[in-house]
This record gives sequence, structure tokens and C-alpha cells, in this order.
Amino acid sequence: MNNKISVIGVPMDLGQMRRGVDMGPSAIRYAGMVERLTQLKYDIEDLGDIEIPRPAQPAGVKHDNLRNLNEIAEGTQRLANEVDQIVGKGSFPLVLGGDHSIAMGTLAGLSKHYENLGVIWYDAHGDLNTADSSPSGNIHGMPLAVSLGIGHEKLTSIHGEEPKIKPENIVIIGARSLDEGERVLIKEKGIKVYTMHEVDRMGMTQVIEESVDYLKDRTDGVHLSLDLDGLDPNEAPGVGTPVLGGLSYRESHLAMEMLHQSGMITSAEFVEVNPILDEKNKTASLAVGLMGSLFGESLK
Ligand code: 4U7
Ligand code: MN
Ligand code: MN
Ligand code: MN
Repeated sequence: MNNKISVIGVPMDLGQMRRGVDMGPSAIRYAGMVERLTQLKYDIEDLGDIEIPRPAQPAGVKHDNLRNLNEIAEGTQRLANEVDQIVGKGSFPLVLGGDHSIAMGTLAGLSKHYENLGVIWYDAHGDLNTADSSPSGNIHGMPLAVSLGIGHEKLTSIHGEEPKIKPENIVIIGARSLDEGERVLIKEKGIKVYTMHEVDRMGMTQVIEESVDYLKDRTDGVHLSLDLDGLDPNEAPGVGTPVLGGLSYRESHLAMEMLHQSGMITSAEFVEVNPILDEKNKTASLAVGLMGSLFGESLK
């Protein structure tokens, strides 16, 4: 794994309705991220936070069922520029959210450097909605579709017109809340999904082994996009869209450890931590623990 890590915070809360997720980057830093990764002998630089535009009043205005469209497009474009530069100088981008709409910017920035970027989407949700299929109009439920080039032109054209990823390079893990339009897209595009049903039946070991095998030959880099609501809300209470029956603490550490051993992860983001909804920074601390495992902390 790359020895140099560049951290970038994205205090974005415009992709959904619960206030507080913009404080995610501070909460994760406060939970000791830099110290944890420095102990693992990484050379880590913290670039601070991206500036996110505040919406003109009244806040939350929807354009074609897309709440805060313009501000989100602008903020994620800024993130795309940063991520592009970080990869360009040979460092590992570690992005802290913020709501999951920021993944549009991360993936757009990364896409300039990879022909076949792989994505592991660790999440209770598919985030494959469009303005037409979305029950909420919240853009944090759309970033994976947008990155495939499906969605509003203002979003699909962030940091370049072309699609940022290909459907066959995606693996979704932990899904247990998929909307009708998302299911149709998953079938139509042949996206690989390990729902909680498969995780329960196969176990996380096999899920990760298969995912690594699947992505290994077809990709030239793999981004981990980890939404903390992929974990069970008992482990990760500080999230805005909790869904019961999620991935456990141990399963998630195992997944991170195995991904570290695979050596294939080239960038990562940890999103949707909402300290206002959290219990004593439990969810941010969990995120930092998972980073530890992803970056090679071991038990012996
Ligand atoms: B997250 C939802 F309807 N699918 O689109 C939607 F269930 O980034 C939730 O994964 C989206 O947290 C959750 O609003 C987005 C809803
Ligand atoms: Mn989610
Ligand atoms: Mn998500
Ligand atoms: Mn969420």
C-alpha cells in the first residue's frame, strides 16, 4: 500500500435532510485518526476541509427533485479537483464525509487516473437513485448512479462529461434497503451486490475473497466507499439513515483486514458520520478503528 496518505475533509450536509453530518470530518479527526495512522508508519498529511457553498435561502430548494443541486455540484467539483491532485502527486486519498453525495466528487477526481476504476460500496443502500426514481430527492441516495453517468447533467458532468466508473467494476456489500428503481438498475447493468442475505449465508470471508477475485483482473485501482450505515445501527448509531440488520463490528474489521491483505485498495472514503446523532463519538471512533484495519493494524 502507498506509504503517503493525504486526508481531505468534506463538511457536506446538503445531500440529505439531517443536520450535523457536516461535522463528520471533525468528529473523525477528534477520534484520533492521525495518531492512529502515524503509528502504522504512514506519512500522513491533513489538507483540511473543502469549502462547501451555503445554499441561498430558502435552504433545501429542489430543482427537478434534486435538493440543493447547484451547491452540491459546486462542492463536489472542488473535491474532485483536490482528489485529482492528490493522486497526481502519488499519495493515497483518504476522504472524510460529510454525506455520501461527496462520492460523486471523489470518483470524478479518481477517474482521471484509472482506465478501470473498481469500487467497493460498503453501505446499507445502493445509492443508485435518479431524480425520477428517488423517493426523497436527496442526492446522497444517487452518487453511484451519477458516477455511472446516469442522472442530472449538472451532476454527471462534474470534472468531465464521461462516466466515471463502469457497472462491471462495482461491488456493493451490505445492502438491505434498495428502492424499486435501484433494483431495476442493478439487474439491467449487472452490478454485483452482496446483500445482507448473501453475507449471512456465505460469511464475510467468502464475500471479500470473491470480491477481490472479481475486481483483481478487471481493475487498475480500487476505491473503498464506506458508508457507516453499512454497519448495524447498534454499532454505528451516529448516522442519518440507519437500517436494522446491518454488518457487525467484527465482520467489518475482518473485511478491512482482508482488503488490506489484498493490497488492491488505492483510495478510500468514510462517510455519513453524524456526531449530533451519535453516542459519545462512538461512530467516528468506529470509523477510525476501521481505518486502522484497512491500513494494516494487526492483532499480533
Ligand atoms: B446513503 C433512500 F429512499 N434510498 O434515496 C433515498 F431509502 O448515502 C436512502 O446510503 C438513501 O445514506 C440513503 O432517499 C443514502 C431512501
Ligand atoms: Mn447508506
Ligand atoms: Mn450511502
Ligand atoms: Mn446514510
